[in-house]
Amino acid sequence: MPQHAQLPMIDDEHVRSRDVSREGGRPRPRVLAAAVAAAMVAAAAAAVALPGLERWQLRQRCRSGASVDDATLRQCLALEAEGAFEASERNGRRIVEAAIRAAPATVPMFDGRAFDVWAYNGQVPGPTLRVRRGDTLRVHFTNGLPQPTTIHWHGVRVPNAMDGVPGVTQEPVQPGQTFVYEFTPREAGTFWFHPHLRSSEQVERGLYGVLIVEDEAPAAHVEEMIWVLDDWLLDGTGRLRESFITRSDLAHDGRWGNVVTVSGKVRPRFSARPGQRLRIRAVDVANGRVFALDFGELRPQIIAQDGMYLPQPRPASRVELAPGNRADFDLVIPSDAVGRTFVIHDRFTRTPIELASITVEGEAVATPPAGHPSGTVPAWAEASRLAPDHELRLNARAGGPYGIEWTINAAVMRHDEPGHHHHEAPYRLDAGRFAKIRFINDSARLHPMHIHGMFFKVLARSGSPVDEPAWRDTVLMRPRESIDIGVVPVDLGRWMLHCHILEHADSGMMTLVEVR
Ligand SMILES: [Cu+2]
Repeated sequence: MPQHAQLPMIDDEHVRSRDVSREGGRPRPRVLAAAVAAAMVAAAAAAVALPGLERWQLRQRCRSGASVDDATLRQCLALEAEGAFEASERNGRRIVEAAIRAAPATVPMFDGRAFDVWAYNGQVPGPTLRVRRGDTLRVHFTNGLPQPTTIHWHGVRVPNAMDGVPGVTQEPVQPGQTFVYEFTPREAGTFWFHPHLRSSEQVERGLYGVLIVEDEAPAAHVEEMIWVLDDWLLDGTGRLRESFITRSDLAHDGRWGNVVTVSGKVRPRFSARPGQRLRIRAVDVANGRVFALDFGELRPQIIAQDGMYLPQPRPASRVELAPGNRADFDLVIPSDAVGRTFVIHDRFTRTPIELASITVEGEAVATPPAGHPSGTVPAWAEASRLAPDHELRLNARAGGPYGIEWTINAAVMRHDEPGHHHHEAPYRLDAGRFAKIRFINDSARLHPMHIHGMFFKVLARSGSPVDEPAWRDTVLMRPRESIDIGVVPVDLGRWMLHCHILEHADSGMMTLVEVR
């Protein structure tokens, strides 16, 4: 029997569903605009640049409940978001240096067998980088791959020049070349890093790692688990199928694998003590797969979404993670559960997938207090009144180098085309000003939409206002759905906005927003 047959292979009905290439896009003339290519250094902007008295008056007016005009309402919404983000870069209490080399490697994977990957520092997932809030991270990166690459720091508010976007914030790092990434993360939380060039191949081959920014005073006695969720498409011999961005990937929700891993292992078994408090940091690094975590009889609370703390923990019996998303869970192991094993499933697809299990064993321990900070998320209840500043329609059409290309407002952007950033005028956002963006999914596929350099809040789904008390950097759009998001961008520069299904992105579903 071939060795790979022992792996629990998934036969996914999801992958074989309807072909998007039969759906018509509505072509619109392209707007050509000269663009300034200068990389802008991120600068902190106060939420509302008003002198003290005017600010006080505005605050009173916003609180009064009296109806205000749209311009004032925008100011009120920006005020409401004050305190949610660290405005200034508090510089470098200490500098944490790391060396990262991307290169082909053979590593033990799945159940321990040797597997050919591309890896950061010869391991999949790559090294977990850990800094404390206020630390400066300096990464000496070397490209040992046969292709150019970059590193993008997903969810981290970095200076624009450190964002790792080829042709926009930096030149690609060629094979054999080096680049130094340096930034001081402003928010504590769970982040990750990965290439932003041919990512549908490079991430799939194993290039990703977790960046943890610890709180200034981390909670004591809380055990941590990092769950990096991924899937792998193996061929009949148990090797990675090396056809990337296929027509089938593009006609569906990207490349979905037939083996699911948690931090490189299939169905890892963890053990925990009765009464123990765990913090599980889960990241979806898959090209296309969405996970819906079901903890069964365990009762975790979600404490952070996409790296950002929630105002209050919320019960987390089923939490969806689309590519790019993170969730932090606070889990107390029941003190009366000695000898029991709890299985965690993914229930996004019709057939549940066993992800991992936790067996409770050993002496009971006293449960320490949770002790994590709480975040500030505005209600933004009035935002539904405002018209969107930008409307982005998502669809596909026949054509392009891969036969199908995914579009945003009938335009494509591709990192593998020189000068691609000149193709489109970026969508403008003003620093410190509230803006509303409406995504309209004209297609029958999923699109986890991600914006670099800022966090946003979902305001409405398919026209109905929703209150989702969480910041996000990636939101999953279902077929034909529309989603309104609100944002008060702080950091200047040209930031990518793209689908995080990596095949969709690489075939064109990317654009730029410029914060000025
Ligand atoms: Cu997409």
